[in-house]
Amino acid sequence: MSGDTLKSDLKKVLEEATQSIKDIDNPSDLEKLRVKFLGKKSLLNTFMKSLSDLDNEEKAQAGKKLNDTKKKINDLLGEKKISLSKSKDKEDDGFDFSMPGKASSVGSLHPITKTMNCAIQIFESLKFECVEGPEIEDEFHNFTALNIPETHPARAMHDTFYLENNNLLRTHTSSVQVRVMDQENPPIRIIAPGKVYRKDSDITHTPMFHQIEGLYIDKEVSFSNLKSIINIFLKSFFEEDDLKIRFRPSYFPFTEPSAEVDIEYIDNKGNKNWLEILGCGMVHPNVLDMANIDSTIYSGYAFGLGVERLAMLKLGITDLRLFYENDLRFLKQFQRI
Ligand code: 2NL
Repeated sequence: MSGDTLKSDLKKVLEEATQSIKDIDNPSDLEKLRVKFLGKKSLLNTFMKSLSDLDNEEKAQAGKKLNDTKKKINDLLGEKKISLSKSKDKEDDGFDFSMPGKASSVGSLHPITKTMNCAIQIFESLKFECVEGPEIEDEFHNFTALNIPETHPARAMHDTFYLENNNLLRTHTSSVQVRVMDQENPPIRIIAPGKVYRKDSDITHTPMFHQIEGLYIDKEVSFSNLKSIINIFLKSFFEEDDLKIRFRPSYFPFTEPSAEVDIEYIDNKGNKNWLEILGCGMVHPNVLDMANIDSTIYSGYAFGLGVERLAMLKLGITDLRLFYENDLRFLKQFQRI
């Protein structure tokens, strides 16, 4: 046997072994292949025995080639053994590769938070600065400084959550604006959004709700300035240029004159109705004077609106309590607003 024929024979053996190993799909057939290609009666072993017919130099070369081929086939058998055992493991796990993946659900802001952010954004575009303050207040900042006399019904135990040491949960965010008036000189142009608390709980009231109050104090601030800002805000918020808005005389201890603002809406029977949306007025001179702002030089307007009310109208929700039940089926409907 010459070196060249051995070389081409070995090549054929390797090709045949490679193909056969590839086609195998179970370990016992793989073992049969091992015997066939590497066993005592294998072609490779026969070649090995015939090496003694060759002279020394040829023997060395041919021996190396034989060993190389043996090693390659042995490696292929080894790899196949591993891959067969792996796919067997998968079957045992009962893993179904065609099963759809688990989609992770993405959270989103609460509809009240979104409504609040939307309103804040509009006021910021109108150059109001957003301020925050404590939810636990004292009687002075929540009542006295706002010209609410001690005998006023709003001070009664019925409306206010009183805490220890004459503290209370703020009933409106006006208290935040009082703190700003105490600290800063006019011009003051602020909004105070946040949680407020009242002892009230029925279909239209929750003991905690959200408010945005606004305050503008400067020289020569007029009621028409107030009307203008409220008009711009409501038309922008409800995205309705032809929105019908009505100012109706009202009373608040902290403003004079005072007004409540109604918007026109069409109910599900097609009838037009007026709906109260916010309260406002010119800041009472007593309120300015108590904050050491000279009411003969400065005037101001103020307004307060309920965020839940705005959200219900904008999103078409009829039951206030839905906002606070944390039912994901309800909340998920507002993920895209
Ligand atoms: C309502 C009424 C209102 C104010 C809030 C205010 C604040 C200061 C001074 C004067 Cl610091 N007034 N706020 C004025 C008028 C009405 O809210 O029904 N809100 C839901």
